[in-house]
Amino acid sequence: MPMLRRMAELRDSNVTATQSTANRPTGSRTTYRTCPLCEATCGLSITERPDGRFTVRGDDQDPFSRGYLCPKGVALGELHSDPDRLRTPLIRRGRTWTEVGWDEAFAEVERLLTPVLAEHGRDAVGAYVGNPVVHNLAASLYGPVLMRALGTGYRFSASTVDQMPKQVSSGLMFGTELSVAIPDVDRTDYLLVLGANPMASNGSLLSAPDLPGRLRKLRRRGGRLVVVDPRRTRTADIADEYLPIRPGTDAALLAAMAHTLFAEGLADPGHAGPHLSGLEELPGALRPFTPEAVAPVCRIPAETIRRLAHELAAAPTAAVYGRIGTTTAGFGTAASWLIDVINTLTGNLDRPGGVLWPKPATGSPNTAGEPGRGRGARIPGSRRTRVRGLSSVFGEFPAAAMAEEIDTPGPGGERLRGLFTIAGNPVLSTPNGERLAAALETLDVMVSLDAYLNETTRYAHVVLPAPSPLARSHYDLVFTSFTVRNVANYSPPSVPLGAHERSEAEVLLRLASIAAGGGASVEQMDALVAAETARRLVADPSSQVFGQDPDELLAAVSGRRFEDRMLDLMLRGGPYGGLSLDVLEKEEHGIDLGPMEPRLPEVLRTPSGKVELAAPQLLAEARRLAGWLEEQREAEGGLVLVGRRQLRSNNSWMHNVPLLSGGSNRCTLQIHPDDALRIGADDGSGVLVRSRVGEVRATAEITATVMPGVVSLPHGWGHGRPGTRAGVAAEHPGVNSNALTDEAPVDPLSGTAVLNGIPVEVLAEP
Ligand SMILES: Nc1nc2c(c(=O)[nH]1)N[C@H]1C(S)=C(S)[C@@H](COP(=O)(O)OP(=O)(O)OC[C@H]3O[C@@H](n4cnc5c(=O)[nH]c(N)nc54)[C@H](O)[C@@H]3O)O[C@H]1N2
Ligand SMILES: Nc1nc2c(c(=O)[nH]1)N[C@H]1C(S)=C(S)[C@@H](COP(=O)(O)OP(=O)(O)OC[C@H]3O[C@@H](n4cnc5c(=O)[nH]c(N)nc54)[C@H](O)[C@@H]3O)O[C@H]1N2
Ligand code: SF4
Ligand SMILES: [Mo]
Repeated sequence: MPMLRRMAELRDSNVTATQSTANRPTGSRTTYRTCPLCEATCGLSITERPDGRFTVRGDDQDPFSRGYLCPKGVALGELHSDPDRLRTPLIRRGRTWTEVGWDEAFAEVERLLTPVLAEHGRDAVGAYVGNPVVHNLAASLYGPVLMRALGTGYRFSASTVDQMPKQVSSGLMFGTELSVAIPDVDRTDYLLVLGANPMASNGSLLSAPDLPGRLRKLRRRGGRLVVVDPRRTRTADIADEYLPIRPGTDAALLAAMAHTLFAEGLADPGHAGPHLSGLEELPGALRPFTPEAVAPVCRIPAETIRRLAHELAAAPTAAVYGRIGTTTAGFGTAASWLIDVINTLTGNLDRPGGVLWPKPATGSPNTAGEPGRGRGARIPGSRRTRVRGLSSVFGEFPAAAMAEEIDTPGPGGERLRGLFTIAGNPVLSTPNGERLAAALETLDVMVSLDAYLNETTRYAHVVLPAPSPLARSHYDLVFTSFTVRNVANYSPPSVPLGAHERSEAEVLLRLASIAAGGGASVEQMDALVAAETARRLVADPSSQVFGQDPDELLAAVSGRRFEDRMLDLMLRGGPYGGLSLDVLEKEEHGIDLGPMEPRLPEVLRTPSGKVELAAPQLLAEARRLAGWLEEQREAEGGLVLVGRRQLRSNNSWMHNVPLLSGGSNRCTLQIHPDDALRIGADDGSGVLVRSRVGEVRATAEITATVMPGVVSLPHGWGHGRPGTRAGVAAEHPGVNSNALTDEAPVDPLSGTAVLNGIPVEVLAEP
């Protein structure tokens, strides 16, 4: 068994995938581009060989990633060549798909969409934006243009099955949803990781190529790594200490640690002190959370909770970091807030080696406007979903409400009748995905912009293909807000668009034009968007182009269009002088703009100009948490389900790439030996897993890496359905873990789904 595990580790190992950029075959062409597949933003060298295939290596000269890449990056060439990846638009009539030209596809969109908007209004058509959009320059810039043209309040995205709680807590504390304080992993002396497994995920809301290597370096320089997770992950394996925690209880644990810091006189915010508001309200709010009250609920002993608090306070520098396990939870916003409360109380907010704010070259809401003060975050948002009355958050509704808004008509028959999906697979990625699947079947119009015909897009009436990831410009507009160093790296297309491919900028602008009532050409729409951006930048007192004539600014970038023009405008207007796309084009490996630096108080955009440690919305969450803690004392302990990520997997959509399929990349239900014994399940046997909303048949994997009482199933599986086109994925279909997750409970402030800690029953199959 250890031998097998070691072999699997070697095959999956990040390190063995790293190869040198030397020894290129002759007659081949090499370009450099940032990998768009995860948040690590590795620089890749892409060599197109004479036979038309691609060799992908780490770019040794990338100042940020220095040659690192993981198996997914290697697979980018196969992704490009995948015959199942969509190349032409498709129209569905009944269960029959027809390949059509672009004009015919857009005409079909118009034919289906226009009457729905005319008869039922703007809120009858919604849109769901999936994760790859944030890795896609064109889609992240022009997706919002389509949203505005649709004029709908029914905007959904993967954010509410992911990081929204951190955006809410950061917005309330620091003033903008992108002001997430990032752990300074390269300089810290102590890193406490809760609910994240960067050895598999390569990091999230923490962009750092080769995060596994950076964690090893942290330990090598004498630092300490502590991991809190219901599963002994590979990150736990390389840590100094691993603490199993009962799923869903991180907020209580963190509250008890913060309580300890006050109770024992260890709270000392250091240089952040003068910039804080609400510090004196915290001890009262935290009073119910004694380590003794919390310990039996999270199953971490009281003395360990105290020791963690002591260690964080005593370390020269320290950072607390939480991810999916802390955000896709019933108290996701509270946990996200308490993480930064502890970072503040231990003197680590805005300190090198603690948590800091990057400064992206294209600007951010926290580099715009008046430094140190702003509007702050409006939480909750002003709109409510029709069926459940859930609040909007930063202009969008919870993805967990999508199905019911389609399948539950109001008294006047009002419901969502149309849906756009852009780079999303919510049937596999949102709670109770099978209810959503049934609802999608009833839509009057569904349009998907996607790379595959998959479990979601198979319901669309029109599917528009996304171009190959190698055939577009790339710049990390979003992740430069989360990078552990400030970097700027532009990638031009590595290959031209295929004969039938269209850029996503063009496709989204065309859809926006249709949604707005036709008329405007793509060029007119694009010019409009660019002019609006130019006007915004010259009016911003913090921008490098403040006070310039917008027409002059536009003239300077007039040789470009679409996302390249927008990026050029934003670089010129961003917080660094002298940057433009011309400059980045000459630096094909990217530019290092230095480490994160302290930014208090200039980074703040709260109305008070202070860090709001005790925003009323957050104090209310602390009260709700205290009430819940009371109830937990009597709670019974059945089995609960958590998720997990696998190194050679990427949410739902890369299971069709042969390089990544098979091996350890299996959709199994991990179960502790004690639980397996009780249930009567053997390793490799079939089990039936049942929750309030659904059931799946899975294969049991008996392993002591999950704590007793917890079972784990990865998400993004459940392939091989009729009407999908992904032959390789269909060979190892797995099951949809989101057939089990429940759309009912959400973290109230952020609308984020609870995807971990789902009560389930597991039965051995006869
Ligand atoms: N290889 C690979 N990399 C990826 C992705 C992928 O699918 N595959 N997806 C990308 C995306 S979209 C994201 S958002 C990131 C996510 O990045 P991570 O958050 O690092 O990824 P996960 O592996 O989901 O880690 C979540 C961990 O939380 C644990 N957990 C579950 N419930 C609880 C709980 O209640 N408390 C605590 N403390 N822990 C809990 C799980 O056991 C798991 O180990 O990864 C990105 N990177
Ligand atoms: N149970 C459970 N559920 C989860 C999670 C979990 O941990 N547990 N994690 C959640 C998280 S963190 C996330 S981010 C979501 C992801 O949720 P989604 O974003 O809904 O799902 P993905 O699987 O990332 O699907 C991405 C889709 O985009 C397409 N695509 C890929 N590249 C492009 C492109 O460049 N352009 C276009 N137009 N399309 C493209 C793919 O073919 C695929 O259909 O899942 C969430 N769901
Ligand atoms: S770690 Fe992420 S960014 Fe780096 S090669 Fe792998 S998938 Fe791409
Ligand atoms: Mo995500």
